[in-house]
Amino acid sequence: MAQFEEVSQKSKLHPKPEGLALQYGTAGFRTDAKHLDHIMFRMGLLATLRSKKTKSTIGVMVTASHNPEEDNGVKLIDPMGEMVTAVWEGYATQLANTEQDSLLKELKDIIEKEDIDMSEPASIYVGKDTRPSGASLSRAVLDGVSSLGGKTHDYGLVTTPQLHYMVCCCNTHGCYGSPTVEGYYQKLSQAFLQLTQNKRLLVDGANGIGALKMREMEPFLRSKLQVVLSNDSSSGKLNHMCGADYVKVQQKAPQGMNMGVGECCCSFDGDADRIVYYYTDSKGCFHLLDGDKIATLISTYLKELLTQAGLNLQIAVVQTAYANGSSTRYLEDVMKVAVCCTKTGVKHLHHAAQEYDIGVYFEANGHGTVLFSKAAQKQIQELVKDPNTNDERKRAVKLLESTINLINQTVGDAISDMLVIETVLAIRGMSVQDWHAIYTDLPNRQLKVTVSDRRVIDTTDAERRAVTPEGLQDAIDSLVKKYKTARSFVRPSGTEDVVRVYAEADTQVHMIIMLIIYLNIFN
Ligand code: 16G
Ligand code: ZN
Repeated sequence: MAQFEEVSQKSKLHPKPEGLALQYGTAGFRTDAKHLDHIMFRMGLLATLRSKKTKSTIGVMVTASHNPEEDNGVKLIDPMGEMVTAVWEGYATQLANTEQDSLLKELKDIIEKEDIDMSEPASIYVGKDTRPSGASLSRAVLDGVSSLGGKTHDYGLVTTPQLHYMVCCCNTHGCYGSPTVEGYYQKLSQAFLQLTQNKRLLVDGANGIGALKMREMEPFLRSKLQVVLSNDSSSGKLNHMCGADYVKVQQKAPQGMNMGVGECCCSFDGDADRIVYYYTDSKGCFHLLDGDKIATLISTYLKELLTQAGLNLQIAVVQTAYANGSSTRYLEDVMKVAVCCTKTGVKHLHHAAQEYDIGVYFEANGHGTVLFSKAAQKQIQELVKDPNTNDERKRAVKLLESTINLINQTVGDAISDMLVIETVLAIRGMSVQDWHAIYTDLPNRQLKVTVSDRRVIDTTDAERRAVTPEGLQDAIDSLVKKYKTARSFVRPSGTEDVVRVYAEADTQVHMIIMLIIYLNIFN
């Protein structure tokens, strides 16, 4: 077919290394950048099909988030800014792994299965983070799109959440905002400026795109937030000894940050969709405020506003198995907020959060956002306009409205989350120390273990229990029984060829003993 002639020609410029098989994992494809050229071309093809199928703009983000600088990756963004569906993830894996000579056949199979009208136009938004490999890999995506006649808009260097935002703006015809980087800064800063007072904040940009975009955004914040940037990609290596993942997993401050005692600091990850906060006290002790602390702060704030506004909306917090037991207990027992646990990976949390009027979701690693249902947004907007609303209710409901504008509802967004957190702290008159004191984390650690085949471990109950191999869960159960409030689980990683082990217990010593016993189980 003449239609596929160009695909056939151009695919030769992006040949697949024979035998190489990769999988569309938790957050798309992610591996050494050397192996990704053909994947990018093919994801350009697939995004074009998805665009024709949905009659909407689709996003393609070239990033490997918190992975080392040598890696890269790609993920597709669906029309409302969400992750693509599981069925299309399956197509992505099939298309990526088919050998060169059967590429057209595979493509036609998808077209047939999905009954795609190839005469529909296609529109694809493309973005990339700061990795050196990003330029050529995003060109491969553009090549894939154009070989199927799709139109592209290349945003160049953007954070992952910025691209999600653009896609959503485009497909909602401007209702969500204007699909430009400037439109993004304007929307967030307008909401922020209404809300807050002056504050100084130290930001670790992970030597990545978040640092670059923070600099761009600064003038919009009109000194209300004085951002002191470090690891701002001028010379340092992306994610190396810095960034949100490093700080969370190592439980220590990033290198290259000049922290004064008690000063409020935060770290972004390599594509700026995660954030964690921290400070050191006068004794030099490091204190982390992770995704669980963020979820607690935000949900407490929203719940208070709902009460003051007299709105009867259901608020829930969505967590994963990694959520610290103390946070779950605090939310359920003290805050009386519903808590739900899902599998790791943003798509699972996002999906669960959509079930509530207000769904606050955060992974402990700092990835998260707040979703407001359409009905909840409508109620809030109506109450703002209602002339009979008294002053106290009006103030609360206006704050709710501003929070909706400040939050990036398409996906977790370090910049947007940072502005929400700063706003909540300012309005409630809280310091980072007050926030930290809301509850005390149980000592916890995660380790990664290399095994010959991580797929031997299968889990259930939102990854909190192992079904296979036989005997593993029994061993965990007898370990956990020994200590107060202990909790532990093992799961295969969705992004690396390793198994992750997590343990928490009442004391540091008990937690470490658990981990040592664990390592013996695996060796
Ligand atoms: C990906 C996920 C992140 C999750 C992590 C777990 C997205 C956008 N990102 O980075 O949410 O926490 O994977 O990795 O979904 P793991 O399976 O290797 O532990
Ligand atoms: Zn990320």
